[in-house]
Amino acid sequence: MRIDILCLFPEMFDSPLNQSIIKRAREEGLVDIVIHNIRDYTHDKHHTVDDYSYGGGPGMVLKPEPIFEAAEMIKQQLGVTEMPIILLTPQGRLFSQSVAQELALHPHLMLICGHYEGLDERVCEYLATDEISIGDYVLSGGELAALVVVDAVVRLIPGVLGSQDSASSDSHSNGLLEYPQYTRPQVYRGWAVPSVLLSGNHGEIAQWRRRQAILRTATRRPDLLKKANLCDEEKKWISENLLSPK
Ligand code: 9D3
Repeated sequence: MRIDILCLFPEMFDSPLNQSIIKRAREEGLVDIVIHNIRDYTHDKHHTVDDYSYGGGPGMVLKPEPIFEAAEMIKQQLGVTEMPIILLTPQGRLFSQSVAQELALHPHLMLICGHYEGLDERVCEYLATDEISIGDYVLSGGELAALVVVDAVVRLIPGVLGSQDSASSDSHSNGLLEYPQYTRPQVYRGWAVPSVLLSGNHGEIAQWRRRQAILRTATRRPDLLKKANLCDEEKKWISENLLSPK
């Protein structure tokens, strides 16, 4: 997969894209990520990227020309006419695992990051094919949001995760939060690991983990529980344990 990112602060990508899983995926040629500075696509002496807002009001607005020209030059270089051009904006549809799965199917993605100042509406209307927000909180720009999208998408590219990770990510996709995990020491500052985990009884352990996952999801994310696949016995068990937690 190839991902082109257009932004005003390219250095924000330096460290995050050169660590851990994304770093390895890039080294192995599984993903090619190219960062472009929108300022490099201006033509005037001062490399102007923004201007006053028509109609007045506070704040500057990012000019459309450098963004359109950057996107068109990249598409031309890649020799593609159709690719998702995704604007990171607080007005976008909410990002989720299913949006990541959808994006991971494309051979090319282009991400455009605005900043706290607004973006000329013609970029949204005539250039972007999609608008994404990563959640209801205020960021200072689209760069961190683009990094979130890239991280979630790159992990889904076949070959990026080892078999261990991908098997465990399957277990999260049961729609429940994860069960609690412990490692040594068996007792830390007087806090003991639940004894069932030391029992060696794999059936009991699996049942305990499943129930812990359900209980956590019920208390912390009841919205997720509605979509999870629970059997009748599990539903009964929740109603008993949520009313009178041990
Ligand atoms: C009040 C008008 N705007 C400020 C001049 C609102 C505003 C625009 C742009 C607030 C923040 C931003 C910068 N944020 C993003 O570009 C952004 C974002 C976010 O703030 N939250 C969640 N997802 C995203 S994706 C891009």
